[in-house]
Amino acid sequence: SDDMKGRLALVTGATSGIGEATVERLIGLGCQVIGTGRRFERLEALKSRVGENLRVARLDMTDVEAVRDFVSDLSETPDILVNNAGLALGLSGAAEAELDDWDRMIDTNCRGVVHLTRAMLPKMKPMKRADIINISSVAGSYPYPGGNVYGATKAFVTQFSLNLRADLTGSKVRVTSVEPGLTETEFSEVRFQGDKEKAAKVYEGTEHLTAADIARVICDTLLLPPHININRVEIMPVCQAFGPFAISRG
Ligand code: NDP
Ligand code: 8X3
Repeated sequence: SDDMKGRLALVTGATSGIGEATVERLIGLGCQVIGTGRRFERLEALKSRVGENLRVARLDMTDVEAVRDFVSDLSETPDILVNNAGLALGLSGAAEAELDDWDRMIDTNCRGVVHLTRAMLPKMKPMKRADIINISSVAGSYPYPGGNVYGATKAFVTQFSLNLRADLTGSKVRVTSVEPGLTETEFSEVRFQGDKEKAAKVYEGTEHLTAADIARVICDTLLLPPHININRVEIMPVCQAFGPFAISRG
């Protein structure tokens, strides 16, 4: 669409799932895109599929010095930032979970997002038009057993998004917290340390969301007239809803 031509998007976590689907959709809309992630061969494969409007760079979000250098080395500042890279590790109870897993989720989902956003903001704030899309989760609003630190990192992402809006009032920068529910990607495979069978069970027999569904919501949000800011968007498949409170008796 004409609306997206001339825009440059930075999408983190472009090697898989929601990030990859978002890159594909943005390219389809005529956008220029920079896609990042740790698995460079995946980025190259994506580039060979979508073409020259995609530039790629290896970037580990837990390496905050690399994040800062990446932004200062950019020859052109993106006017769309999609903070998508993130992960859940494990589904153990809080008394049993691995502290290393907790640290890595905090470093990726919170610290990485904060450092990248802080590096980009001085350049984005004066722009005539700019967008920050942060990928949070329903896990940031609804607690579930084993969600402990993962859900907490996503609550952080949502509140960080809303607080960015508070600080960016008066600028043209829009900020949206995108909060997906059950979406089939490599998310569960990562959560269960590469156990594909266990991961497949999460989506078995469900009409789950797809990465393309979330990419569509992201792009529809970006395509709204520039005076409209969607603060939060929570998305579930029709097959997913809420449970009752757990009450332990006796
Ligand atoms: P995937 O596992 O398919 O994709 C995750 C992406 O994040 C990959 O591209 C991965 O790239 C990247 N990533 C992870 N760690 C790092 C890191 N240290 N540095 C750079 N990139 C990293 O899962 P999804 O597409 O589902 O996940 C995308 C986002 O969506 C996450 O923030 C997730 O929390 C969120 N989400 C997912 C839901 C779901 O049900 N799937 C629901 C709600 C939210 P690489 O490994 O190559 O570095
Ligand atoms: C991913 C959704 O419910 O598996 O954020 O935590 S959930």
